[in-house]
Amino acid sequence: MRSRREVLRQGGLAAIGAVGLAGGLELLTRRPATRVMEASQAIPGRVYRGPYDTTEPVSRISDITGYNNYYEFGLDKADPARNAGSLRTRPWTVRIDGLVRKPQTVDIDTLQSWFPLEDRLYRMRCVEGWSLVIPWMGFPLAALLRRIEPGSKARYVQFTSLADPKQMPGVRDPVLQWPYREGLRLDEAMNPLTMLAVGLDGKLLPNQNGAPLRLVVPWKYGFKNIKAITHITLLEEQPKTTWSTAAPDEYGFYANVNPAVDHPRWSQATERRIGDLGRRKTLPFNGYAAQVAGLYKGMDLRRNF
Ligand SMILES: Nc1nc2c(c(=O)[nH]1)N[C@H]1C(S)=C(S)[C@@H](COP(=O)(O)O)O[C@H]1N2
Ligand SMILES: [Mo]
Repeated sequence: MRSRREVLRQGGLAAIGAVGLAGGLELLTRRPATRVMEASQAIPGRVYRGPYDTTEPVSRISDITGYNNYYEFGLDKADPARNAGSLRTRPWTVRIDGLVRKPQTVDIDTLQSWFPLEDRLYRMRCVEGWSLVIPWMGFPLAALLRRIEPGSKARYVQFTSLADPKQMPGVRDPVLQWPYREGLRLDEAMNPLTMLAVGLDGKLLPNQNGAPLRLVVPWKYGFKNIKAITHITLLEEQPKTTWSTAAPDEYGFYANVNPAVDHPRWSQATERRIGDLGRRKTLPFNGYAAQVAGLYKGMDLRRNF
């Protein structure tokens, strides 16, 4: 089985090379992350017994922060931990615009001060067939959307990552079309499971996990969880996304975890939980069917994969 990065390396997606680099640097003013610092003092006693928390054991933090996908910092799982340290995550601004009543550009510390930060223990299932259990800290995306007030025509949310070749060595390598982009349907974005994470294990997010702002959609494959977000925009039409543009036969817009629909080059029936021996069964919607299956009533999830 050839991995995604082998295919990229071997030029299976050579057409993307022609597209070249795109990107924007959106760094502005500074303010300390008071709220997160307070939260970090409580690390040893963190409990995850909320309605959205899995009861499965949390993965080792060294696995969560040392085994990553973040192609802006290289293609190996160890590259992000090695290379992402130089990313400047403060000051950082996020532009929120499109079909909203209150478009704005906001400093990350101001943005996270708007909402009470919650701890959530979620499974994450990568499309490559491995998974982790991750203790996120953040707030529901729905809270932000309510604040900026989607217009009546808004049906989708598009997210864009930073793509700065000066800070992100992988962006000089046209393996993907930069900047990394993702999207959700508005009702998926409003689902209470959908989070924007600013922290992990009670501390600010490590850079390799997507600091300072990263999407977490636990019933979808990991690639939907876009890192280092600089721009959120509401649209009427379904936006193009990085992986579905790179390989439309392999990665769809929806990307709901589905053990019944194999990746063209490997089975999705099982997964390896990092830290475990052997493999376990992959669950429909990554085990979150009770909360989200209703979003897709009447849809053919083989066609809309
Ligand atoms: N900007 C950006 N976001 C990204 C990626 C990436 O390469 N660039 N990789 C995705 C993939 S494939 C996965 S599995 C998750 C991995 O998140 P983690 O490294 O925090 O576990 O991040 C996703 N978000
Ligand atoms: Mo992934």
